[in-house]
Parts: sequence; C-alpha cells; structure tokens
Amino acid sequence: MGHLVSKQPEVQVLLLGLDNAGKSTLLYKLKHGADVTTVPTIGFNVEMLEARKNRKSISVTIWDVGGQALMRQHWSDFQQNTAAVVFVVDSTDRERLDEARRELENTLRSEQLRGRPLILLANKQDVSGALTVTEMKDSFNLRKTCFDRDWFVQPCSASTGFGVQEAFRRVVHMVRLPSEAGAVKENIKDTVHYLRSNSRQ
Ligand code: G3D
Ligand code: MG
Repeated sequence: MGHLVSKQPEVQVLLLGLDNAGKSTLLYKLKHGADVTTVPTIGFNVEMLEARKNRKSISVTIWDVGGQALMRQHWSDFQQNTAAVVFVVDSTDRERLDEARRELENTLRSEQLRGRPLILLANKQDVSGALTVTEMKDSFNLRKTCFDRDWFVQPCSASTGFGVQEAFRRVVHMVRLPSEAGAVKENIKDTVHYLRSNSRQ
C-alpha cells in the first residue's frame, strides 16, 4: 500500500511562433516572474509548471522549440501528445504578420494537432501601435482557420508581465487532461533525449 503514489496528470503545451516573437521571454516570465536577457533559441527551452485543474494538481510542460527556420522542421516531433498550442505573435511587427499567419496555418494542419486548442498571444502590447486583439483575430482569420477547435486571443507583454498569468490560466482551462499520465511521461523523456542528441550536432 505504502508504495502507491498518485501520479498527477501531466500535459504538454507547444509554444510556437516566429523568431523574435517573445517565446523565450514569456517562458522565463512564467517560470521565474523575472526579466531575463534572452538569446535566440538554438536548441530548445522547456519548463514544467504546476497548476490546478478540476480541483487537482497538474503539471504543465511547456516546450519552446525555437522559432528559427532551422528548428521549424522539428516542430512535428513535438506534436504527439500536445494538449494545446500557444502561438506567440509580435504584435508590433506588421511586416511579418503574413509569415506568422502562414506558419500558424501550417502548424494547425498537422493531423496530430487536430482539435487541440489554440491560444494566440498578441505579445508586446507594451509598445504603442501594437495590433489589438480584434486586429489580430482578423489578420489571422481565426474564426475560419479554427472552426474545428477552441481558440482564444490573449493580449500580453512578456516583458512587463501584463496578461502572462492570464494566458497560462487560459491554457490550463482549455487543455484536456490525458487519460494515461504515464504514457505522456515516457513521451517527454523520449523527446528530451531526441532533442539533446540533435542539439549537440
Ligand atoms: P523568441 O524566443 O520568440 O525568438 P525572445 O523571442 O523571447 O528571444 O524575444 C525577442 C526580443 O523581443 C527580445 O529583445 C525580447 O526582449 C523582446 N520582447 C519579448 N517580449 C516582449 C514584449 O512583450 N515587449 C517588448 N517590448 N519586447 C519584448 P532583444 O532586444 O533582446 O532582441
Ligand atoms: Mg527563443
């Protein structure tokens, strides 16, 4: 009896977006509540956070696999067992909106991500002239693109922390808990192993 340990449910969240969108800044802010100087992500960042859902403790693993073109080919490796997609957009970079939209559409086309909720973060709201949530919804044509999944647009600033906790709460609210926590854990280990071996190359 004494050996029985109740496993807390684990979910994996993919943090995606173009390079420079603010993914790493956001992840550090969430984890440490602090500003850190980020460097362009070459390999990947991963953080595990605790949350409460359905009156249970759950653990949320957030993968920031880097937005650089080279890393994007690995995105599909993360898609298995992904409970939600968080797509970060630099709301001040109007020139790259189309590129971001295409990237998001490509990602959501994946069979493995079918039906998974999307949380689009309209980041860098601390900068004046940033696109608003309404402009974001229209630019990304979300009503159409996400007709078959839950979606939400959250304005935030990874630098100041505005909207960051709300974004995390929204993610926790929208994810569905996996039925087999053990299987997900194995998958996380495999993925870490895969990434480590690749990032050394
Ligand atoms: P990435 O991980 O998506 O590639 P980073 O992006 O987190 O590395 O951030 C890229 C740059 O955007 C960084 O600036 C970072 O400080 C800045 N940034 C991230 N989030 C915000 C935000 O909410 N507001 C503002 N104003 N800047 C933000 P540097 O200058 O270090 O390249
Ligand atoms: Mg980064």
